[in-house]
Order: sequence, then C-alpha cells, then structure tokens
Amino acid sequence: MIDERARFGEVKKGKKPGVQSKLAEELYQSLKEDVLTAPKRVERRGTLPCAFGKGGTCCRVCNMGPCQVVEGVEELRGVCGASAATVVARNFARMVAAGTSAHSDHGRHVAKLFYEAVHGEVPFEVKDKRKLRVVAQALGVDPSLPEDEMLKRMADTALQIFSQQEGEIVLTHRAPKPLLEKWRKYGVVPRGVDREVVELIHRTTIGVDQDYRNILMGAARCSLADGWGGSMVATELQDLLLGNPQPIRAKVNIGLGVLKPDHVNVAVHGHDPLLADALVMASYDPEILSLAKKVGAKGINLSGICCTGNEVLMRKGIPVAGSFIQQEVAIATGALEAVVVDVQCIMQNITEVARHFHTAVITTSPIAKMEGAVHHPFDEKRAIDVAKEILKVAIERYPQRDPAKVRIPDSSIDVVVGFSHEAIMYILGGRFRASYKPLNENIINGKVRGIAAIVGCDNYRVDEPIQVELAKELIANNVLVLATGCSATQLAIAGLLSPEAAELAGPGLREVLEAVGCPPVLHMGACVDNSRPLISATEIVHTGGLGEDIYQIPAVGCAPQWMSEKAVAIGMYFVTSGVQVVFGPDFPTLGSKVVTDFLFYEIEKYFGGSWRVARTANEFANIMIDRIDFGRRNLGIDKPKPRVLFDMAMRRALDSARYAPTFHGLGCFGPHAVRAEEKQES
Ligand code: XCC
Ligand code: SF4
Repeated sequence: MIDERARFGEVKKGKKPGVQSKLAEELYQSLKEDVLTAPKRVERRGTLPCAFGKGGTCCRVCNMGPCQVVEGVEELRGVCGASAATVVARNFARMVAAGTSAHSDHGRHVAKLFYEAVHGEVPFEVKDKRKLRVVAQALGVDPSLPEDEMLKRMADTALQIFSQQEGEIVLTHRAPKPLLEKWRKYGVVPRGVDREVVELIHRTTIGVDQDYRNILMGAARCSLADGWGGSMVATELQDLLLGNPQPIRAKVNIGLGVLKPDHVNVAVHGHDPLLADALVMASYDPEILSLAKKVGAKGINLSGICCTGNEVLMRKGIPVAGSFIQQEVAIATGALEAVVVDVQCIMQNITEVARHFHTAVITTSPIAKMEGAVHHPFDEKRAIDVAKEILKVAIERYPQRDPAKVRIPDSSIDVVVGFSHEAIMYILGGRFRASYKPLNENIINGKVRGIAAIVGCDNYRVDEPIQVELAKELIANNVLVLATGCSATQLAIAGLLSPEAAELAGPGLREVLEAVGCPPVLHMGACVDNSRPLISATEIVHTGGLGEDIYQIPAVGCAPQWMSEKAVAIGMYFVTSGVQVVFGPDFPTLGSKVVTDFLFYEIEKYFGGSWRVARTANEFANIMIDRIDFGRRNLGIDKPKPRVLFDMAMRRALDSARYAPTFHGLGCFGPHAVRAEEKQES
C-alpha cells in the first residue's frame, strides 16, 4: 500500500516534472529566473504529495479533525471512529460530486441558453437540423411535432435533467436495455443532477453515510447523472446550437501557423465554447479588423487551450495551441495579446507568467474571477458585442508586445479532427447508410482488435506524456483509439491525429483506416464530450454482433495523467456503464484496500466495468489489451494474436505481480473455442 502511494510524484533522474516536451523546455528556459512556473513550483516544493491526502485517508469534513487514518489500525481511526474505508469512500465520492457539478454546471449553462434561444431571447439558432430530431427523441419529445413546439418541449426537458426531484432522467433511457435494467436493480438510475450532487455531498458530511459500499454506489449514481445527464446535455445541445463536429483539417501545437507573429493573437482557454464561438465570429468583423490594422497587425488570430480549444477546434478548425500543461508555455512565447478564459482548468499561475509579458488574462465568467486578471463578463444576449469588446482589449495590447521577447517555434502539426459519434457513422458507413456496421464487422473479423479511449488531463507531476507511447502501442496492436480532452491534444502534437499516422497501425487496423482515410486516433472532443463514446458504444451494441450490453464490447478506457476531479466523475460513469477504466499514475483510494477492491473488482459484478491503476505506458497497454482480449474471448471472436512489442509472458508476469486475479464473474459465457471459420489474420 505504502509503495503504491509513494510512487507518484517521484521524478526520474534528468527529467523535469511537467516539462513533457523539448519545446516546452526551451520556452520555459527563455523565461527569466524569477518567473515562477508550475514545473518550478513542483521542484521547489521538493517533496512528494502528502501520502494521506494521496491515498484518500485524510478526513477534514469536521472540526474534530483533520484526521489522518490508517486502515487496519484501530488507534488510527478518526476521532468520530470513522474507518479508513469510510474516509476514503467519502473523499472519492466527493470528487465524483465535484466533477459532476463542473460538467453539469456547464451543461446547465448550455441548456439555459438553448431555452432562451428557442424563446427568441438570445441571438442563437439551431444549426444542426439533421441531429435535432434525434436529440428530441432522446429527450422523450415527439419529433413529429411542429418544430417550434418541439424545440420548446426539448428546452423544458433539458432543464429538467438538472432540476428533476424524482424519477429517472430521460437520457438514461438511451442506454442499452440490459444496462438500464442493472442500474434499476441496483438503485443507481439518477434523478436530476442537482439532487444527485447535493445528496452525495450531504451523505458524505460527518455522521451520515458510513457504509463504504453504500457511499460508492451513491457515487456511481451521481456519476451517471453526469455522463448520461449534465455532460450529455452539454454535448448534444452545443451540437445543435454551434454545429455538430465533422472531420476538419486543422493545426495544433505552439508554433507558427497556430500563433501568427504579425497578428493580434488571442487564446481561448477553459471549457465553455459559447463565448469562444462568438469570438471567432467577431474576429472577422470589419470594425475589429480595421482596429487591428490601425495598430499595425494584419488581423486577429485565435487559438485554443484546454477544452474550449477542443470545442472550437472540432467545430471551426481553430488551431489548438496546447493542453493543460501548455497554458503557461503559450504565454511564454511572448506573442499572446490575450488569454480569454471561461471556467475550469485555468491555473492561477498564468497571471504570474502573464505579468512578465504584455499578455492580458481576461476572465469572463461571474463564477471564475482571478486576481491579476481583467474581468469582462460575458453576456449571451449581446454575445458578439461582448466578444468585440474583448478583442478590443487584446488589440490595445498589441503595440506593447516586445519583439525581443517573442519566441514562436516552427512546430505546428497538421491534424484531422471532428469525429463526433455521427461523423464516425458517416465515415465508416457512408452518407447514405450511416452505421457502425462496418466497424462491428471489422471488430468481429479481428482486423480491429478493439477500441480504447484515451481521455483526460495531463499533469505537472508527471515527467513524460504517457499517452503518446501508449497510443502507439495500442494502434500497433490493432486497437482503434478514441481521444478527448487534453490527452487528445497530446496525441495530436505527437502526430497521431493525421491519416498518415495509419502507417503506425497494425496490419488489420491499417487496412480499415486506409480504406476510409481516417487517422488511427479519432478526436471526439472536449471533456464533456466523453458522453459521445457512451452513445457510440450504445450504437455499437444496437448494431449487433458484439453482445447486448456495453461491458461485452471489446473496449476499454483510460486517463493516464489525470489530475482534475472531473476525470474521476468521467471514469466512474464509464465504469458504471460497463467499461474498464485505467487511471494513472495513481488512484485516489489506494489508502484503503477494501474500497479499492470494491472499485477494482466488486463493482464489476454489478455493472461489468471496473477501475485499474497503471503507471507506465507499458503497464497501461498490458491491462488494456488484456481487457480487450477478455471481451473478445467472451464473445467467441478471439484467436491467438501475438503482441507486437511486448510478449505475452512478460505482460502476464507484470499483471499478476501487481494485481489480484481479475474478477471474471460477470455473466460470462465461459471460455469459448476459436470459431473454426475464422481465418488467421495476416
Ligand atoms: Fe482540464 Fe478539459 Fe483535464 Fe484538460 S482534460 S486538464 S479536465 S481541460 Ni478533461
Ligand atoms: Fe475526523 Fe471523523 Fe471529523 Fe473526519 S468526520 S475529521 S474522521 S472526526
């Protein structure tokens, strides 16, 4: 247990924490000694994170504590008698509640805007009519109603997903029937998001829920309110209002082409795309262009950071400068006039870096202000006007740019992004018979071994981008990779989001990708868009041939460098939806064996999904490919397939040394023989 806790945060010799690329290292080095950056703060702190906090065994929910508890040591329970299991489960559940609240508050914002739009109160309209009726149906609204009436009912139902006090939220009915029945059986079908979050915070206050299993099932229920509730509302309604992502060429990375030396450079950062979308439109406005020219710039150049970046990348092809760990580095180019932020993942430290440059940090949300930033509140009712006002602030900064401080590396990367679930259907199935049938067939015939989602953050406590090595290993083993969030950005920078990267794929996957001209890693969007893979998985089940429930699909998920509480909520709704999820480089419950056992093994009995932890790309790949092969075996579509880079024996040895045998008691079909008619893959 102690080893597990301590291993995180230790940095390999010669490596710099949080500096996960040469480019970042160079830009950081260009900063003056006195600029305190996040990697420097990691170094200066000089210690590993607190082992109690890390393992989840520090309780501070009341003022008799904080109590640091140790599992199995009676004297080291909390003052109130709380066991390590209770404390760890409570802390985990609170992370799920926090993550759910973040995605869902974003979703509510979109739902409110949708409501105002359909009532003519804000200048937005539904762009994607093709998707409109599908979403109406998902919301339980009759799609044959006149459009005006249908839209109003949809808006009411979308808001209800947050406020509903009793009964099942309607989007959960999109899940495969057997899964929904399991949720019902175990009492985890969520009511409204607000109720689930409030209840989970309540039951984890002092002296309420003290049965770790019950707490964790509460967390499972809350997480479903995120994945099949708040997040799904955000994704679906954003698609309607801003457009459904379709494959589009774009550029990523901090480099020429993403940042332009002769333009006013504005980066949008955070998660909510509404303002960013307005900024894109305002950047073409003649008045704004002439103001930019007046100060000597050729125009306005937008780029993105974190998930706001992913949103405008997917829908508009606006380049992404970087992921979470590149937010400081982007400013260190000296070429940004403004970083416009909304909510989530905006490090307080960017104002520290920005104050050494001419860069304005502009906050725009009433719930997310920062010292050292300029506050310019966004108002949807006058979206374009506010966007223009913000761009004017950036234009004013342009003359203050110090050419001696500007360093824009020559390193942008070409990518193809925009793989919404609908886009995947059209690409694989064709515009006239859009379906997952070809994908299912290729999984069944073994050309595609399975599907892996690489999602979530990157992390200043980690010294190399685990995602990249992992993705390469997976695609070399014929596993199709889906990506969202900052992981998608890291994989983009590594060049894996271009169709040419198909040459890194194993022969089966490569054949499939080359037939349709797809990259081996499909960018599905921002963190809230992790609802997209849920819909894809459901569609794969409905298409047939790969079981009746999500847990049966040879698919697996991971977040190799998670840092945000949101990642925990996402992981938990995937697990509760039947997917195995691997986190790294650590896991927040390792201070309690019983809680960890519940999340790693017992929960699989209920929903078919489970958690795992891994540290290196190799460990991730081993666990994930094993899970995919397990799924294939149970479906009877397996056949011996030697791994390309690591041999089986090594993988088995690694796995059994680290974990108790996986719990395999989930309605398995028993061991299956290889189907005779299946030919050995080339
Ligand atoms: Fe934040 Fe979504 Fe994490 Fe990136 S990946 S660091 S949450 S921006 Ni979701
Ligand atoms: Fe300590 Fe119990 Fe209070 Fe937690 S709730 S701080 S374990 S006394």
